[in-house]
Amino acid sequence: MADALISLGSNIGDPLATLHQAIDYLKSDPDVTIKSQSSFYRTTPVGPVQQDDFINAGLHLTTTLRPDLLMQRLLDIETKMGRDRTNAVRFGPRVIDLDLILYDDVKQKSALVELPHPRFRERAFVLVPLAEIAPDWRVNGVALSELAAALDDGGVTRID
Ligand code: PH2
Ligand code: MG
Ligand code: MG
Repeated sequence: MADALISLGSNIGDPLATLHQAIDYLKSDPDVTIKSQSSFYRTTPVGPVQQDDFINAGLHLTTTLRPDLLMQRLLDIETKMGRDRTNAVRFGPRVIDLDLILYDDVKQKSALVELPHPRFRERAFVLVPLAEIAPDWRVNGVALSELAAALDDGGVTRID
């Protein structure tokens, strides 16, 4: 059994309902157990594209799936929920985004997923929710709580 941290985001349609539905899909996956779920956060969009605020959250999972298989499950849920990657703008708006951020202490770069996620250290919308549920998870000896504390979390507001 492995531990994994997932980041969830949405900024099209009804983001809060969408995130709840994505979490329900993961709950119904027999190969995945949700250990803890963060609060929901309203977050200022990060990146070069003008777009609506996101709702972001984080999950701590345990799973029997290897990283690529877990990532494929996440992509399958995105597709089922209407995510269309044809003509999508990089860093642009999305119905649902499920990112695998950390998986035990695995370091890998496959066609499907790079671990740890290459940009998670700079992103308060990823780190603040994950530090809420897994503050003592260490990456190269540094705890998520420390990584989160080092970031400007001005654009990240808890909503529940
Ligand atoms: N996702 C992105 C790009 N920018 N900004 C926020 N606030 N939240 C996101 O989930 C997000 C983003 C690409 O995945
Ligand atoms: Mg993403
Ligand atoms: Mg993604």
